Amino acid sequence: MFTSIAIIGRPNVGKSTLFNKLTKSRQAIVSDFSGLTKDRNYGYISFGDQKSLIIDTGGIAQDDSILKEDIAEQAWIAAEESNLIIFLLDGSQNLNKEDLDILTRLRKLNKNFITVLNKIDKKSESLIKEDLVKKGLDNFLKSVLSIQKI
Ligand SMILES: Nc1nc2c(ncn2[C@@H]2O[C@H](COP(=O)(O)OP(=O)(O)OP(=O)(O)O)[C@@H](O)[C@H]2O)c(=O)[nH]1
Ligand SMILES: [Mg+2]
Repeated sequence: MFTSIAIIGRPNVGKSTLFNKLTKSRQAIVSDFSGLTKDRNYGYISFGDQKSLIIDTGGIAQDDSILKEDIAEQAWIAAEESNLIIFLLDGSQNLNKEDLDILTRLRKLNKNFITVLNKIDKKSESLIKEDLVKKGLDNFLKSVLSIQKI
């Protein structure tokens, strides 16, 4: 079966960085400037002889601007059209309302999703792991996709 995987999350958590790593490309532009990805990026990844489509999406933000709303809706379309979703979070920050709203809508999709905590290389006092467990998410992966130079 042909699978499609969408990477979603709020702005700046590292979605495009993950996409580039998985597709072994530099197709998606990565920047510390939040809200950089405006539209979906498509690529392919292979697991043995299985090939899968992977989609990098724009950040789902809580913002009244029409552009941001549009970016978020494009991300949700990608999620709805995929068989598997990677829900990427910034593991160096606390779980915030934007993350929680994404989680609520994600659960309503009734699809398989993998929760990944990124940026765990950053020194922080984040309580995100505990907060995720409280929200019923005790099965998450941790990642370091790039180490920021200071
Ligand atoms: N310290 C650290 N920085 C990271 C990590 N992963 C990504 N970054 C940095 O986080 C910033 C945002 O990364 P992007 O991949 O552009 O994030 P995004 O989620 O695609 O952002 P938008 O497209 O704006 O929603 C960049 O400066 C990355 O280098 C990580 O594991 N650790
Ligand atoms: Mg991006």
